[in-house]
Amino acid sequence: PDHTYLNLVQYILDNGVKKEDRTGTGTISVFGYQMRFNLSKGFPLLTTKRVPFKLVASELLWFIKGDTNIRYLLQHNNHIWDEWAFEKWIKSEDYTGPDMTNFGLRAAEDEQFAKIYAEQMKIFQQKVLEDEEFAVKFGDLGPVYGKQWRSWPTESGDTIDQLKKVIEMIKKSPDSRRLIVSAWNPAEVDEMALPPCHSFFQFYVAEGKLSCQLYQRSADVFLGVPFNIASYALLTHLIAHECGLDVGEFVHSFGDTHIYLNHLEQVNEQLSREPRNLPQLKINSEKKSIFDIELEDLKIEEYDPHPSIKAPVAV
Ligand code: THF
Repeated sequence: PDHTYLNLVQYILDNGVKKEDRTGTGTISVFGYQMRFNLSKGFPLLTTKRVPFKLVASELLWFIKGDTNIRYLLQHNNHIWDEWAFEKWIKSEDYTGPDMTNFGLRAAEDEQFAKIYAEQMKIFQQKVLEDEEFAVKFGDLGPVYGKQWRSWPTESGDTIDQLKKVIEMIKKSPDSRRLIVSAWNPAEVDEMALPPCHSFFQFYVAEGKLSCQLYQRSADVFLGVPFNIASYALLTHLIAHECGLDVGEFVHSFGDTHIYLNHLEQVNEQLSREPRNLPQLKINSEKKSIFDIELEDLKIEEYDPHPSIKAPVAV
């Protein structure tokens, strides 16, 4: 899969146009692209840089639980959503600390500020972990993935468990062309800390194999996409495991596909590296239901990647 991914990176470098974005960082971007990964050939965790599988897995289990509060992530030492909750906190009336406007951009440019920001972030994380009431109020990202997957609200006041339904449908009517989960809820997009980037996915069963296609409206190719590939590959494996199917393909379709201008050095480093063999995913065979799976039930074996490459995340 590294070749498939590196082809995307090269394609953007060759064809992308400069485009400003919401975060003020600047990107080179293309519109529309598709990658395919054959999941039976190994687990698509990139080897040209280390991708932290534990973080991918705890984030996915957090979605599957229907949780939208970063408290669970913090309890698992997962900090990939901190900035978005922090942003809600510093914009609230209750925040009385130093001015944190545009903290992402400023922390990258100003060392003095970066220290103050790090302190405030630490205090915030501590409070979410230790103070239940604070966590409820400020650890929550709004009606993001977990909420839409597990309890999409309907007009009558009921909720729809899209994930549970789609698994039942895969078991009962695998030929269905409606095996769909949507995280994009137009009625609630404005309440979300960040509208879903991976917005909509569909399953497909043929010849005893489960495939999944994702539509991702916006893709941070260096930081986000390696996580997104691994996350949906893992989801496909978990559902196939529950339904007694083999894994087929993961098809990754994109809208605005971009490389942030402050990731260019990093992608060039990655392009210079030689891909290695893919690792294998092991799921505890004693557990069947995706809703019972815990972090300890998932293992990645024979993963021997090149070292990680650090990069700032645009908020
Ligand atoms: N916003 C942006 N700008 N990029 C994204 O990828 C992104 N996401 C989620 C929400 N908003 C986004 C958050 N997902 C990392 C990985 C995934 C993220 C956010 C950040 C990240 O920094 N990864 C580091 C390791 C981090 C660590 O070790 O703590 C890496 O090197 O991979 C895409 O869905």
